Amino acid sequence: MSNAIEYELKGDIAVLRANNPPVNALGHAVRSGLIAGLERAESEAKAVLIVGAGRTYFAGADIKEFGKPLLEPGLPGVCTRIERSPLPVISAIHGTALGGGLEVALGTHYRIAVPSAKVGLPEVHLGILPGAGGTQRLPRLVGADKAIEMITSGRHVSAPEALELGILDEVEEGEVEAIGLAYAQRILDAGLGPRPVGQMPRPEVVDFDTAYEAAMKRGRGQIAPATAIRSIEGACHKGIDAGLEHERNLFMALLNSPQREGMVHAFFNERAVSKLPELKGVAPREVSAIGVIGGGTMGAGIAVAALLSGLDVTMIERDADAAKAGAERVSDILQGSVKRGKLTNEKFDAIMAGRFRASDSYEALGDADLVIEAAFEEMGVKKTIFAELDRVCKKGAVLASNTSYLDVNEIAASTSRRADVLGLHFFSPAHVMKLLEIVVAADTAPDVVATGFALGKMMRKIAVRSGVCDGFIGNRILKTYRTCADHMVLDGASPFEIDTAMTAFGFAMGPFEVADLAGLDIGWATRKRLAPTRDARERVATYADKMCEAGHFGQKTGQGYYVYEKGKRGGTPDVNVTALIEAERRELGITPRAFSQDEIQRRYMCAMVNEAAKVVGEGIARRPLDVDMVLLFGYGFPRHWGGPLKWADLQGLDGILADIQSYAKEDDFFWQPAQLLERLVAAGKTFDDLNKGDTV
Ligand code: 3H9
Repeated sequence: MSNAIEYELKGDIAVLRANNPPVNALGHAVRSGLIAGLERAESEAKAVLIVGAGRTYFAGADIKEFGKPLLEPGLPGVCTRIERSPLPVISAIHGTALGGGLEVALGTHYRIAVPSAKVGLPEVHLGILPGAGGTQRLPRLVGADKAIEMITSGRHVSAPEALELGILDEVEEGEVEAIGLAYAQRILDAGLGPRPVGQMPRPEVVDFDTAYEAAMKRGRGQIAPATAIRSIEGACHKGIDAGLEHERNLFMALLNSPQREGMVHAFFNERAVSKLPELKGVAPREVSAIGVIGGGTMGAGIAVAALLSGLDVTMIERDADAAKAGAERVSDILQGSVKRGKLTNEKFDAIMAGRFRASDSYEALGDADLVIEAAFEEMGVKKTIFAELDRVCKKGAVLASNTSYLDVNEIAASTSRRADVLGLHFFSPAHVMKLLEIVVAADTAPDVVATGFALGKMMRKIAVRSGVCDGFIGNRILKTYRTCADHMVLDGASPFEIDTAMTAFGFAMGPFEVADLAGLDIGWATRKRLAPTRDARERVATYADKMCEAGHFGQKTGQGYYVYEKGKRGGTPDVNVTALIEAERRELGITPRAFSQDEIQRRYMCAMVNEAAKVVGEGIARRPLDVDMVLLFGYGFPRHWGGPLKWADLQGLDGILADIQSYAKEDDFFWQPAQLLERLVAAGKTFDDLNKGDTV
């Protein structure tokens, strides 16, 4: 028998104990072990207990096996085999019973769990649906509506709620195997036999069409949740065997879809991105108290993220009034968490009274282990601040800038301790957004980089290493695809058509809606900063500058590309913008042409991929996956495509290069193909090959 399932006979009860660390994923060895264990149990025991060793019951199918040839026994067959056992089979659950894990539990006849356990069917987050009976058995227990809600959200359900819903039969404190054995014994003592969920009555029919339409709309192009609804519908109309076959067909179609590849890429790489080979064995510096320079939106957000992860925070502002205003911002954000039930009043009081203080004196930073500067985005301002930090901070303190664009090497040079300086680029609102770019300057010490990643982990961020360049990974790529959008506008597309096309692609918002939200003055300032060094061949749209000159800075002024009415969500296209664009076209002698949605998406994505390839080729991002995670977690890139470079792999790199070359016939300055892309196409390789260590 395989070691992945340990077999032990305890009296009349055969224990099948999964031992496949770290999460008891249901790989081939586990599946065969379950079948072998069941067969042996049926020859010598009266009941079977399935339980997980280590930290959890089964956390699901082994995701690493997806896309590889299926090895028998498959998981659906294992669940059915368990369900058909002549012995009562009991699951004792701790940790997480997720996906295939919950499906095994639903194949067993009785389920008990410890109160801290969680169950759920999160397959849609991997671009698939529950494919081992989850869409057939769960609705028989909880009804179709509840099954739709659980499966399309993929949420983790606590043991007490699962008990209430009828997914679990009992919830009990204690050591999981002990409570499982006692429960199995009670079942035997009561003379109870198998109780197959598959033989329970079919769930009642609900309004599947409405649920399907809603899931398609919410999915913004992601098909798994809506497909899962069709599978659940099967449970209402078919017996268990036909229902399972229906589920299998839909599951296989999703398993073979590019969306599954994109989402599995996201799953593994959101974990891989913060594991840097060069940091192996490098201990981070101790961080328990931090300083934040600046109490504006960004500084307050960073302070809140730090406070919520247990750190002490000292905020520095230029005078007492500004310090008071910064403290109020922090308090307001935390109060919002209290209102949403995410923070108790006691914790709020403890934070504000004990762990947070605002001051107008840099001297207050003497004890800080790490300081994050989030002041005005101007080199002179940053240099003055860092000279002050150099003066007041203790030896070994990490000095970080939250700059979005500026040269971290130059900032570091304004101190006498360059090795302690790095960039920590948060995204606004910093207490919400998951991305943290860790910008490593030429002289940054390895343990300072490790400290940045440790801080990211404490704050539950997705931390990505970036080298130094204008805009680092994310904003540099953003600038390029925004420029591509502006070029399309000059040539005939409207900003509103571009927003519609890119939300249809799967972005939560289009680029012009995002600009309105962020504030148009930000892009304006960047354009002015870069104007002196701009290449004469660069096409520059100026209509956005004219909007800013008229004081239209987006949502905060009620007018940008869209007009915003107080109290209403979203805006309506501003006709004045159209007039400005038309005037600019006339000035430049451009005859506008129509752009199809496909063409908008293709050009926009080609611009993004080309710049991303340059960012990787220059070593600013070490691996394609680093770029993918930056775009997923900081820029609203649709997760089901895995990131722009995974998307590019899925489309075929040769076609993308060919399109870039054809666009270059109109503008060979903007559309200069990335050398890395050219080399990959010549070698017949993909970006993902580079993630796996390949070179070109
Ligand atoms: C499914 O079941 C399909 C079926 O319906 C149908 C089949 C026919 N497989 O997240 P962590 C790795 S689909 C392989 O850092 P945590 C993970 O990569 C599956 N590996 O820990 C990491 O590796 P590394 C449905 C897996 O404590 C390590 O384990 N199930 C799997 O923060 C630790 O993970 C899910 O979608 C897996 N299934 O969170 C659950 N799961 O150390 C997916 C984890 O090399 N998993 N790994 O980086 C999770 O949500 C979290 O891992 C979990 C633990 C909550 C379990």
